[in-house]
Order: sequence, then structure tokens, then C-alpha cells
Amino acid sequence: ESADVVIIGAGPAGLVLGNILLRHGVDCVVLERADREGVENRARAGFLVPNTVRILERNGLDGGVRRGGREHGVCEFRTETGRFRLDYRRLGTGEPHTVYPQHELVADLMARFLDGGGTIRFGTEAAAVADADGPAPSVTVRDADGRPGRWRARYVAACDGRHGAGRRSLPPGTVRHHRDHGVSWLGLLAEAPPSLDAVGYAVHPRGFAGHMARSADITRYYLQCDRDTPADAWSEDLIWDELDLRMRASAYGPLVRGRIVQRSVVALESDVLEPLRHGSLFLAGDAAALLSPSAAKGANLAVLEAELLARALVDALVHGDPEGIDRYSERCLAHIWRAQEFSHWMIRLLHERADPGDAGLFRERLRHVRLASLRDSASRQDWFAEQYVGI
Ligand code: FAS
Repeated sequence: ESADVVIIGAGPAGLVLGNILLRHGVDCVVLERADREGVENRARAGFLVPNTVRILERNGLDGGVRRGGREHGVCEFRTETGRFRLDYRRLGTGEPHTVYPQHELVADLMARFLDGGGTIRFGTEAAAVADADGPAPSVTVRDADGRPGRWRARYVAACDGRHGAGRRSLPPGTVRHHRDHGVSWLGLLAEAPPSLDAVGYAVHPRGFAGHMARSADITRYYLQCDRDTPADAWSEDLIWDELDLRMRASAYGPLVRGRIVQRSVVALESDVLEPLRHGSLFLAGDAAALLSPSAAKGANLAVLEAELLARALVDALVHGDPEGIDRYSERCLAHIWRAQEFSHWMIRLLHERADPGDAGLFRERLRHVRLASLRDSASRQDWFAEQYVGI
């Protein structure tokens, strides 16, 4: 089988890319290993930066966000020296986040692509991309019944995450910058309304705790945990007691409890591949770079890269202009590294390092000063707000 562009992966990256290509009449197909329900029910991100909403809007993909998205513009830090709030909607560029669960956005994008005549082959796992260094790459696949197949293409877009076929098919010599932040989070999804009207960041001697609204009745919590903690290690009561303790509920009010409907332990790691183009193969989203959820950038970068790649492929295929594909990697990497820098800064701001000895103590004191300058300095707060909603 064949298509001008074969997209591997029906996540935010693959579906934004597919919708824009379809809109410009480019022949494309999306190969997705999960079934439709599996993709639509995978709860993940939820904070969209303003640029993401603008990208969705100018490509006619913002219907769901407009109907269901909610503005969010305050974050609250709770530390040993008290709490402070940053109304980041009135700082820096003066823009809020839009809270809209990623799986709802993916469902919108999928429906739009299929309604527009797009093709998604569900249950189709890409095994490898071959001949990417020439003008006729191909993707070997296995369908839901395990039957082998091959898709021929002019270009292949690997939007299949950090463990996908795209990364497996990269030529030797691809650089992978990797950082293990030495911190793990127990990520929780609770059937409970948000307990704060803000994104909550609790810095506590027992470890970090985070609170992020997902909808009016679903809230995402994070609890820093040891690296090898099994996701089911703690009972629900223990989880809520620990969240209350670290978020200092005794001082600032109890958290609204509810059933925990999803839990996973995520090791905070980051990586960036360079370059993001290899001949006729392009990487976008988590396949290109993995960001820790600390600054809520991953899904937003995926959307940005998808639009950049879509425009480049339309220019190349429809207008015969290769400039966009030639510059795709350098343009994306500039955004990726800026997002990585801020995500890394957030990790060091919110987490004690378990380093023993005076190196750890020295780092601890620096962390307290960073928190204090964020509390006290208007220019620091403007910088924070600009980075926080920037992409
Ligand atoms: P995705 O992983 O979303 O999609 C890849 C798709 O490819 C999947 O559907 C997969 O099934 C498919 N696939 C993989 N291999 C394949 C193969 N070989 N063949 C065919 N299909 C294949 N980001 C934020 O911005 N904010 C957050 O708050 C946030 N929280 C997160 C919480 C958790 C627990 C996790 C795990 C991630 C979080 N992220 C967050 C990051 C996350 O949202 C990603 O950045 C985002 O999903 C990236 O989108 P894609 O690159 O499209 O990859």
C-alpha cells in the first residue's frame, strides 16, 4: 500500500499533522497500533499554552477546546517558609493556560481527521522504517491479526513516541542527549474536583507534591516517590494522607478526596535527538524529544512540531519548495531546548536532591533562594510567567 506521507502514531503530533496535510489535499495515512478506544481513553496532559490554542485555531481544529477548555492562570507554591501565589495571567506576556484534557483533544482531532476523509489504520503496529535515506522510504507493519505488510511513501513522519519505530529506525550517528533527573513521580488521576483554584506545587522535606486540575471533577496529583516504587504500593488512604501532609492541608485546608482512577510511576527523564530529519524520515513529538511533565510542555511541543512539519511537507509536495523540510530540524530544536531548559529549572526548583554531604546541602540552599526570589522579585515572576506559558 502507499501514501505520499505515512504518519506513524495517532497522538497529538500525528493527528495535528494528519489534519493539516488533509486540509491541503496531501495524500496521507496514519498507522496506529492501538484501537480507537485505547487512544481516546489515554489520559495524559491537560495544560495547553496559548500558542497551542492559536495553532489549533488557525488550522480549524479548536472546536473542542473552545467548547470545553477552561482558562487557568494561577499557581501556588507551598514551602517550609509559607505559601505564595503567582497570578501568571497578569505577569510576563499576560496569558493563561487553557485546561483541556489531552485525550479529549485527541478524540476531537481523530474525529475531525476521519470526518474529513482521512485514513487511520488502527491495530497496525509499525515495525521499522526502511530506505529513509532515499526518496522511496517504506514502513513495515504488522496488523491486528499479526499479518505483515508494507507501506511505501515519499515521506515518513514518526509521531510514535519515545519507544516507537521511528526512533528504532534512525541511522547510527544520531545524537541522543539524555538526562535522568533522579526523581520519580507517582502520577494520579482522582475522581475529585480540584482542591485549589491554582496549579499547586508543594515543596516538602518528604518530597514534592503537585495538584493540577484536569476538569471540573477530575484532578491530577503527583507525589514524588522512590525510583522503584510500584504504582500500587500505597493504599488510597495513605496517598491522600501523604498528599494532605505535603500540601500542608492542616495550614491551608483539606484536599477534596475521591476515587483514584489511574496511577502510574513516571521517572523524570528528558532527552533530545539530533537531527530530527534523516532523509525522508522526520521525527515529531515525544519521538523527537521527551520532556518531564514538570513544566507541562510535552504535548504543547508535539502540536507545534506537527504544524511546522505539516507546513514543510505541503511546501515540498504541493509547491516543490524544500526549504521547510531542510530547516525543520533546526527550527524545532530551538523550541525544544528552550522548553527543556525551563522544565529542568522547574525540576531543580521543586525537588530536593538526595545527594548526601555538603554538595547536597549547598544545592538545597540554592533552591531555597530560587523559591524566595520567585516569591519576592517582580522581574523573576515576569520571567517565570513568560517561560511557563511560552512555547
Ligand atoms: P503520544 O505518545 O501521545 O502518541 C504516540 C502514538 O503512537 C500513540 O497513540 C501510540 O499508541 C502510537 N505508537 C507508538 N508506537 C507505535 C508503533 N510502533 N506503530 C504504530 N503506532 C505506534 N505533557 C504536557 O504537555 N502536559 C502534561 O501535563 C503532561 N502530563 C503527562 C503525564 C503522563 C503520565 C505522561 C506519560 C505524559 C505526560 N505529558 C504531558 C507528555 C505527553 O502528553 C506527551 O508529550 C504527548 O503525548 C506527546 O504526544 P505524541 O508525540 O503525539 O506522542
